[in-house]
Amino acid sequence: MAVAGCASLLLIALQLAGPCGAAATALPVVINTWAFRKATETAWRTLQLGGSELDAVEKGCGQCEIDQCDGSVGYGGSPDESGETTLDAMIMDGNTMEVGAVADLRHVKNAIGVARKVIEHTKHTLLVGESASLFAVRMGFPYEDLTTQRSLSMYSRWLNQSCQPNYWKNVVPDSSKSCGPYKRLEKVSFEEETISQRNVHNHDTIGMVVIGKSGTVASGTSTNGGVHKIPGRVGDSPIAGAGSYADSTAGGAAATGDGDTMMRFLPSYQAVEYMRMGTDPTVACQKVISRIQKHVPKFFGAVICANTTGSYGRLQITLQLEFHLLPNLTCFDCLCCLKHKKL
Ligand code: SD4
Repeated sequence: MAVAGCASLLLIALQLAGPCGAAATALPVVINTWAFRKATETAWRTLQLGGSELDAVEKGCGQCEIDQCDGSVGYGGSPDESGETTLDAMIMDGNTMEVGAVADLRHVKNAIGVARKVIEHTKHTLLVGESASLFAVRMGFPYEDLTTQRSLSMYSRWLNQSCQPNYWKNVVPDSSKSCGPYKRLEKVSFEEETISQRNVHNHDTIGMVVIGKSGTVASGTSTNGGVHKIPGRVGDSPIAGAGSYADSTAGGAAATGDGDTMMRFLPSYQAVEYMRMGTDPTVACQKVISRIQKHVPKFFGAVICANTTGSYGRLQITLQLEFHLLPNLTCFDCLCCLKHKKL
């Protein structure tokens, strides 16, 4: 795997965007981050069977939670510093602008299902932690252990490597050499983060945008967040406008990648606003990524964008470039898409 400079990555990403980002396509459209083909197909099938756009997002992302897509979605992945897997998810209705989200959800597997229940059974937007789990149980979701053999061995490998990498800074003992517990250092220094702190397998969240026949937009995300995160950490995925955004008068967008950086820029909201002003979806994605890069040149991530005509695109900045082209379904390195086509 070659590590290319950002400029050439940008060029390659734009070239690859050709067929996907091409002119207006007929609706409906389902797009999601990464080559999570089963998730795309599940969402598509849900629409074909008469489900709503919101149903399609819930089922599509839910499929990834069942499949533990790339170990970055669902149970048994990304153990935190105490070895526990916790989940973040959101779902957004672009007609009503309602959002349901859960963050730091523990002991419940179907995070996006719980997020949907936040819309349907509460007047809130975001529930967190064990309280979100209690809500989930009341809504009928099973309370179970999210730990697996895989997450246990990831955790013990990390402990054996002196807890490297981790997300601490300005603490004693030196977090780049030893495990905690840490205490704060009196003198705080501002060092640039190195890319090695977040590895390439730490960015495979599912983000999905569904646009139905009538132009109704829904979006959602589901992830188990950053590997070895500090307990309590919440990323961009459950935050409206950061992880995803949907507005049936403009379009939808979803993001994946370094959430601690991305959530400061609300890239999904910004991309939808660009599309509202008539910007092409690929260019909208490109503009929000460039904006983040101006401040954080070493950040990595991807944004996918679709407007209400069904035109879509994506832009990715990452270390890993893969190219997938599948029958029935088009998948690029950071985007899977299905459009107006029978399965
Ligand atoms: C997060 N954006 O929690 C997510 C990470 C990601 O697969 O994309 N993980 O920061």
